[in-house]
Amino acid sequence: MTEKVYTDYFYNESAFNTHDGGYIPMEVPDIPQQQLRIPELLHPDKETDTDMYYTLTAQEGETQLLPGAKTKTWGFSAPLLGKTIVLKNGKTIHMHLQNHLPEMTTFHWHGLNIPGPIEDGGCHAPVYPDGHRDIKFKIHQPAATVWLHAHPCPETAYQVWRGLAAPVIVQDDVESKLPFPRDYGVDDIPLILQDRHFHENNQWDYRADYDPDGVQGPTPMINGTVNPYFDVTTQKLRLRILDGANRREWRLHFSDDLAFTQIASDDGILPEPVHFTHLMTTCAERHEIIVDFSNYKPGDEVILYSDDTPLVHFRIHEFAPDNTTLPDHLVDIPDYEPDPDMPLHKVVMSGMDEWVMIDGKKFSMQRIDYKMPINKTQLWDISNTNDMNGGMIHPFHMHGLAFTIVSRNGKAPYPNEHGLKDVIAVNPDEHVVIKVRFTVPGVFMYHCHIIEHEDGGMMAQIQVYDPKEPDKKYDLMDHETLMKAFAEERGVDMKDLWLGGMGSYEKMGMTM
Ligand SMILES: [Cu+2]
Repeated sequence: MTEKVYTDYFYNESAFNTHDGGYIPMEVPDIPQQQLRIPELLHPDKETDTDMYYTLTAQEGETQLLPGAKTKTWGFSAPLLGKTIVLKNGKTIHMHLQNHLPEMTTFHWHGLNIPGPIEDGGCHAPVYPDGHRDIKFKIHQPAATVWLHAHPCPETAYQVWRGLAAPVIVQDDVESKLPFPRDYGVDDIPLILQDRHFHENNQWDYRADYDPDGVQGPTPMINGTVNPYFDVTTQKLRLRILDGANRREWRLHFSDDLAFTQIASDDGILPEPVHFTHLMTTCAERHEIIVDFSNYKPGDEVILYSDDTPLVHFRIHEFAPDNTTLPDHLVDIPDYEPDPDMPLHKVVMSGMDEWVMIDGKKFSMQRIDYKMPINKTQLWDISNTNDMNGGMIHPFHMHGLAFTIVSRNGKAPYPNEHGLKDVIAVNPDEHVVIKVRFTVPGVFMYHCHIIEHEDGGMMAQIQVYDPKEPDKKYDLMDHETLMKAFAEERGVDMKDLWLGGMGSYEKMGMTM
C-alpha cells in the first residue's frame, strides 16, 4: 500500500509571516555546532498510586548560548526554559510553585483541562517574588505534549521570551500500548522552537526588539541551543515539536525532503497517522512526529530546516533495525453533537500591530465576555478579519479544554487537524468552526497566541459554570494592582513603567 504523503504547508502563503514588513529572516551564527540540550526530567518529590507531588521554581539563571559571555535567562527549575514535567492521567497532581524571580509571575498549564482561574494559572493567579502558591488538580485527559509558561498579562510575552516555558508530557494507558518511540532523551525528545536577537555581550534586549506584532530574532534557538546537533542512535525518532516562539511561524522540512509521520497534535494522539514532507507550525502548537532514518547510514547527516535555515543537524550513528509499523487507526476522538440550546457562538479576531482586538474589544481583566455551562457542546465560529493582502494568520488559543476542528471556510480542516487541539491558526479572511465543550468550571482566557497580540489586548475571558452555581463569583486580578506590583518590583514610578502590551492600549485610547 502506498501511503499518501502531503507535500504542502496548507496555509495561505500570502499570509506567511515572511510577507510582513517587520519580518526578520533567520540565520545561524557561524559558531561550532552544539549538542542539542534535552531538558532534564523534573523528579517528583513523591509519587503514590494516586498522587504526584512536584516543586517547581521560577528562577533566574545564566546560559552559555554563544561563545563568550553567558546570556542572562529565566527558567522553571532550570536556568533556561525548564525541566520536563511528566503527569499521569488519572492522578491528582500537587504543585508547590515558587517564585525566585525579581518580579511577579504566574504558572499557566497550557493544554491541561483543569479548573480556572487559579489552577489554570492565567493572570489571576500571581505568585509574587519570594512567594509561593500550592495548587492541586486531577488529570483527566489523554496522553499529549502540553506545556507550562508564564502568563502575567500584559507581561506574558516578555516573561516567556526571558525563558519561562517548559515541556509537559501527559502519559496514559492508551499511548503506552502504541508502537511509538518513548525512551525520553534517546528516541523521544522535545523540540522547542524559538528565535532570539543577541545584542552586545550576548545579552537579550526585549525592549530594543519590541514589535507589537510579535518579537522575533534572527537566531534560531532550539531547546535553548544555538546551532544544535543531535546524535541519532535509533532508526526512529519521536520529536515533540512545540512552537515556543512569541511570534514566529516555522515551515519545517528535512533535507532530501525526507517524509515523516505526524502522530499527535496539541492535546493528544491523532485518529490516524498523517505523512508529510512539509509542516507549518504556528505559535503554541504542538506536533509529535516520527522520523524514520532507515535510508541513512552512520556518518550521514539529516537536517531539519525552517524555510532555508537549518535548525537541527541529526547525526546518524549505528542503530538496530526497527520494523515496527503504525496501525492505520491510532485512537478514537470523542465526539459530541452540539446541544440544540447552544446556538453558534461567533468570535472575531481583528487588527494587526497595536490595533488587535477580539469582538471589537481589548482584554479587560475583570470583564467576563461570555458564559457557558460545563458539559454542554457548542460550535464556535472563529474568524480573522485581516484581509489576504498583507493580513496575518492569528493562532487562536483557549484555556481549560481541548476542542476539535469542524471546518475551515466550510471545507474540511487540514489533514493533521482531526485530533484534539487548543490552538487553531486562522488565515486572513477565514472562518474556522470548532467544537467547544468544557468539563471543568472557572474563568478562562481565550486569545491570539502571538504573545504580543495577547498582551496588546487580543484576548477575552469566559466564565464556565456548573449549572448548580451559575453566578459563582471569582476573585479576579485588577490592572491597577498588577501595574503597581510591576512598578514596585522594578523600582520605577508607575508613569515610567514600560510594559510592551500597554502601548497597544494607549495607542487606541483604551485602558485594560
Ligand atoms: Cu494575532
